[in-house]
Amino acid sequence: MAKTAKKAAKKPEVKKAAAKKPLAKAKPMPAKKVAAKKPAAAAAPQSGPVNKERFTLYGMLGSGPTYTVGLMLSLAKYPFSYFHVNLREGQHKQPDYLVKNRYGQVPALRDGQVYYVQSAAILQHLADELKKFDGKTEVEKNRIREWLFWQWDKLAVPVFRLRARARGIRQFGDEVRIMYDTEAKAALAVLENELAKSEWIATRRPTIADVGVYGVLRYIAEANIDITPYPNVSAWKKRFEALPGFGTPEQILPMESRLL
Ligand SMILES: N[C@@H](CCC(=O)N[C@@H](CS)C(=O)NCC(=O)O)C(=O)O
Repeated sequence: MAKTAKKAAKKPEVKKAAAKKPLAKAKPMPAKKVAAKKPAAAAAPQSGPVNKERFTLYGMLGSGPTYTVGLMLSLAKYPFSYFHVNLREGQHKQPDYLVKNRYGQVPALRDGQVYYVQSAAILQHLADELKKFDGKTEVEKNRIREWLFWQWDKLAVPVFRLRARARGIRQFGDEVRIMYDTEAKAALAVLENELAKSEWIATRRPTIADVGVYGVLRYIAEANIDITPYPNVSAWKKRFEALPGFGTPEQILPMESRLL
């Protein structure tokens, strides 16, 4: 691990309010101990009082999937600690991070003693645990799952690839750019059609399907795609942004680690 990354992993920068508490309290357990213990979340009451030491989100401000998880916690009004993972320094590929996320990606979410990865799976875990933004029946839950799979299959890939190209993180030629642009617009057309029938994506209420899709559409302008030709999608985006607890990536994710 690079020296600076090692330092950051050991002693993250902590905001003033957090500095009162010792770091050890929020420090996650090593993977071996984690595996041996029963998940605290499973033993805890499903929707008990808020425990501000329960969740730690590992991620990076510019990361859409990290934002999606932070957004869910913000909408659920559940406080969380945050560890900045420095992707530029390759911190996400170091052994001490790989025990948290085997895929070497952000985000990861520590819930009690267990690390959860893959933003869509994390959303499902949170909806299930916090009893918020979930389906009420098995049919609804399944419908939500369908949208979350669809979103990563058809929407997130082209939008995030185009955004990465625009930011100079990925390089590909016009032929590939046009292919992703066409795919993103085809996905928008599917959403547009669905949102003509219902105010929210998967059920009559906002659910994690909306959170997941918003976590991609938030960045669509950065992929140089204009959503004004999709009025239902545009109206849904505004409705979503009016939900209590909504925040932008900059409002929800700090630049540096923050321990509660
Ligand atoms: N499907 C994953 C995608 C996560 C992802 O692509 N994360 C990016 C940052 S936005 C990352 O960690 N990239 C580094 C890498 O893949 O090596 C999720 O939803 O969590």
